[in-house]
Amino acid sequence: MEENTQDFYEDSRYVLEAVEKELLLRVELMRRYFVLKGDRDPVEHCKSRIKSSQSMVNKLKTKGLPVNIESALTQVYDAVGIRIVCLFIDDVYQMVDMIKRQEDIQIVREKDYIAQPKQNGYRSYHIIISIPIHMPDCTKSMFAEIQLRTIAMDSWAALEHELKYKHTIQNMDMLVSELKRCSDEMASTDLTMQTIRQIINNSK
Ligand code: 0O2
Repeated sequence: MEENTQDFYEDSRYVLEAVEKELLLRVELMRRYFVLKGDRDPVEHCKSRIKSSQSMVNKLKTKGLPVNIESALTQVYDAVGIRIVCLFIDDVYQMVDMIKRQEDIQIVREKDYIAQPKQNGYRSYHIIISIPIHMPDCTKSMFAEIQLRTIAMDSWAALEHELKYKHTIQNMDMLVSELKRCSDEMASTDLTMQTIRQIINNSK
């Protein structure tokens, strides 16, 4: 049964919104920086979300953590998440580098599921960061998750996410293995496109 979790973040929501805005602004500035330098914008699009109250409560329970705002903000790192979607694999790593160069951002954890995809075929680059947020009365260090991936990885993850929540579907095993095959093919296509792009760039 769904609980009434409507006001779970309470007054902290405005800090979470500040984190979300700050991250989106920084990505926007990085994109403009590339263009100003005469390079191509490495980002195709960028999305953000604050984890819904219900998902946060579920996650806290699954992890056996106290169901309160304190643990939601300090022990779960993805109350705020942004997803950066790029055209090519090189662009993903270029953006990862850019994020790591931000002096006031601390990298708490990173997972390169592009170099080492998950068993189901999931590919993406995940970074958990800690970022200072200047509020009117104090500066808070806040966690956030940044996911970076190519368009191919993004569409695969969206499809796999849909499948995960379809409990009534028939032929699940076959679909799971077909998805894995798609992931392998997409990984290979991502690499081939990357190589073609390098050849084109080198011939300029
Ligand atoms: P949602 O929908 O983003 O709220 P964590 O539990 O986050 O502390 P975990 O699971 O080891 O630790 O982190 P990981 O592997 O970095 O995954 C974090 C997020 O990546 C997930 O968040 C998903 O958004 C996404 N993700 C990871 N694995 C998969 C996958 O196999 N398929 C798809 N479609 N997405 C994946 P949440 O909280 O699970 O969900």
